[in-house]
Amino acid sequence: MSSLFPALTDGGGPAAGRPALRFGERSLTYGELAAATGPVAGAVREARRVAVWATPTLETAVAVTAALLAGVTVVPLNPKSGATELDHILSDSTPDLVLAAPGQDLPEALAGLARLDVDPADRAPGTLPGALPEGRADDEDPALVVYTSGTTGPPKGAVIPRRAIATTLDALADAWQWTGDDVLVHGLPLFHVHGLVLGVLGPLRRGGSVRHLGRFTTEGVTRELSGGATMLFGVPTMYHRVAEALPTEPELAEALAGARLLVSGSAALPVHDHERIAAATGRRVIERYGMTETLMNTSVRADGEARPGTVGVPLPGVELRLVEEDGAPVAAYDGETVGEIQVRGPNLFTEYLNRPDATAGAFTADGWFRTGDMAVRDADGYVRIVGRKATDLIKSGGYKIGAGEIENALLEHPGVREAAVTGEPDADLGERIVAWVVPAVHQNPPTLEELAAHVAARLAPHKRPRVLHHLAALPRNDMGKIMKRALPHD
Ligand code: MCA
Ligand code: AMP
Repeated sequence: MSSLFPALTDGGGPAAGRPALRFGERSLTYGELAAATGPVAGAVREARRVAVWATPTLETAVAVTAALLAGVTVVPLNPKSGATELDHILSDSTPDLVLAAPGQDLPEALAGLARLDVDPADRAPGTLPGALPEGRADDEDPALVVYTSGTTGPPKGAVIPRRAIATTLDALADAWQWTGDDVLVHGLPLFHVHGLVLGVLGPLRRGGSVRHLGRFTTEGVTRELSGGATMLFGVPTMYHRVAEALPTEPELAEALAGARLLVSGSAALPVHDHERIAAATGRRVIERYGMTETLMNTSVRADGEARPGTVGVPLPGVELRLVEEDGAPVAAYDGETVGEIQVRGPNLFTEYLNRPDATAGAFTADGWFRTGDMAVRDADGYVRIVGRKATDLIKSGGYKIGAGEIENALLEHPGVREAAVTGEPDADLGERIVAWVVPAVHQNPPTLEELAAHVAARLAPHKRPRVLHHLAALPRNDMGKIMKRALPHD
């Protein structure tokens, strides 16, 4: 078995005094991180799977690192999960323990689960980088189960093996010339691949450091990039907010201009925002394309050309093809012929937990993963994503959200007789969630605030509708299926 964190487990890693993690005022060097993970790794060693209450804190980073060092699978939980979503994730993933910060209030759904407090100040004396024991895990063993939405039904748990994490991070190191000298800054949530795998495990695998903003602000970006950070990761909504702030925050432009690498992902970065940032800073944002199930597939390389609107070229080890509806490869990579992206390689997940049907449906017979993303490819290999096969998947703020799960939640509201959910373009969020509702009582229709609070409490706040339309009836075809394209958009 090879180590996920050679900087923590192998001799010759970074010096014990080198910074590893910083969250606000609190930080850990590699020596301190090794010492802080020791007791946690020891305490979870016998577990099969642990949940982590993934607040954007030092505790989460220590908890996940320690569990992975012990060879134990981690299920990161969105700390804003609503009751329905949390119940589903817990009953599906059956963790043995939940790891959380001392004093952290946990919801009722977690009351029956054994809890381990993770205190980064609790250190095993004398533990230094190089002295941590390796876990018992093999490369193919699961590292993470990350829940991701489909078009219908509750989210599925993507089982991500240790091998995929190591592969994707090393491929990004190659593409981005990412080294232990880099200091990453970001404000991404730690319960998804972007913030957790790329944003925390990435720096630790390189022996470099990460400074987490706690919550994304342009002031935080300015402060860190002008104070030694070299790389910025963000979703397009964050870069949109950067582009909006640039005219009034000259120090932000200066800070961005000094960065080594600005990287965007999780959704398409609008060309307008890309160009506004380039004009104000002289720097081009690099886009990379990934998915919970595949980790990273393509990227613009640090030494390549950052063409607005493209996600670059396949990463080392990733096979990528575009296929027609019938599965045949498209006739030409000419920058015009659209096909679905399929990928194959060591970066892929192994399965959806407890969902052999969904797993089988996601792969072709010869092992290609069907991404559902539609793209064209230029003659020189650059991939340009043009859309998505499923209209019932919405990307809002970089979060993937299934229309079906919101419709089901809306239907549980007593004021709702029928419901349909769509996504519509939004300059800030990429897409915003729109609810179309037939009220149970026409004289007393539910308000947007009521329905947003209802969905936020059941699922998560980012899944709440932002726009509400009341209708007398939903347009349906002869089979009774809702015809979303016939909804009367403005
Ligand atoms: C508002 N709020 C509410 C309600 N209304 N809470 C409860 N009930 C309500 N009715 C709260 C929200 O919780 C939030 O609190 C605050 O009000 C503002 O809400 P919102 O506008 O939704 O948040 P935002 O600040 O505008 O969020 C924008 C964001 C966020 C920061 C860009 O969308 C974000 O963090 N996105 C990252 C998504 C991501 O990491 N995706 C990666 C998955 P509070 O502010 O306290 O939270 S994709 C992936 O991993 C693949 C592999 C890839 O390619 O990367
Ligand atoms: P998730 O399921 O949340 O992991 O989101 C994965 C999806 O995000 C992909 O299937 C794409 O649709 C989208 N995505 C990720 N990165 C990019 C990007 N750079 N450009 C366009 N779409 C992206």
